[in-house]
Amino acid sequence: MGFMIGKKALIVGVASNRSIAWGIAEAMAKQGCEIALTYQTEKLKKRVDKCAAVCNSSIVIACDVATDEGIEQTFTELKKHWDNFDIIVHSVAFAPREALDGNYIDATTRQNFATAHDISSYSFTALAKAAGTMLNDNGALLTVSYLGAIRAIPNYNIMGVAKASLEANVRYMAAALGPDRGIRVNAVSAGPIKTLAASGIKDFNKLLDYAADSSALKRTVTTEEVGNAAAFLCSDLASGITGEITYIDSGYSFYDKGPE
Ligand code: NAD
Ligand code: 0WE
Repeated sequence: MGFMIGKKALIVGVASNRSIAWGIAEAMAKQGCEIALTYQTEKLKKRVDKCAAVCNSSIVIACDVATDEGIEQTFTELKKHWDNFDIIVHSVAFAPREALDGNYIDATTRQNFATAHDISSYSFTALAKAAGTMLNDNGALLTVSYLGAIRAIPNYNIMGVAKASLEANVRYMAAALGPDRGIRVNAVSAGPIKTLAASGIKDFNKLLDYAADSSALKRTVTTEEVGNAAAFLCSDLASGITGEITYIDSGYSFYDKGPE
């Protein structure tokens, strides 16, 4: 059966079968949702094609969120397949690598501050803007955040500031799209997961162990778990939820393991 039968979702941010966006696409497909996937660069297209096949989709479109043309082109292509659709999933983040290492003040420049905010936060607004009325009333938008938005986490640096912007963006977009169109806007805040975006981050394995040990469930989360929560939030089951940040982190964000 499935709680997303009759829905159509555009998923931005699949780079591999480890991507959080892929966990979301798979979970939505499992609930009967039709899926369109995008890829950032030609190099990634083959991998995304394979992922699309798994969720019975043949809609695979280029989308580089770095430019307005890149985003507009995505909807021009999507229009060839769908007249309208219900859901946009934004699972995209980028800051220049050197910004994500060492002292925040030293590592942050005018340029990498702008890039991080542009690609990781503004692009969510830009997708909603470009989708226009192709996105159905009572539809849903979802993005993926991280705890670094509200806590100063070592090395996350400018990405944390960009995630704070993204979370505020969720609330402003929810306020803009709710009253007239009934469109809901939410975020999932995921615990650390070893994806491509995590590869090359110094001591990421240590961070995973620490996250597991410091969480209520004593383990990390999977992309499937993030995907299931995302599917729920984008479905009519969550029709009363908008402007919210939902933690999918084994309880890390509230948990204090106490002394010893
Ligand atoms: P990933 O590398 O699989 O996905 C990141 C995606 O961003 C890739 O598909 C990449 O192509 C895309 N991207 C980057 N720049 C782009 C651009 N200019 N245009 C279009 N796409 C672009 O890694 P992931 O961990 O699945 O990351 C997805 C989201 O999850 C990100 O927003 C990330 O901040 C967030 N997140 C990740 C973790 C984690 O530990 N992995 C935890 C919490 C939140
Ligand atoms: O949001 C992220 C990572 C996003 C990201 C990753 C990269 C690596 C490659 C953004 N930009 C880049 N730029 C690159 O050149 N996460 C939530 C995963 C992550 O990254 C960290 C973390 C965690 C968790 C960096 C430092 C500390 C913790």
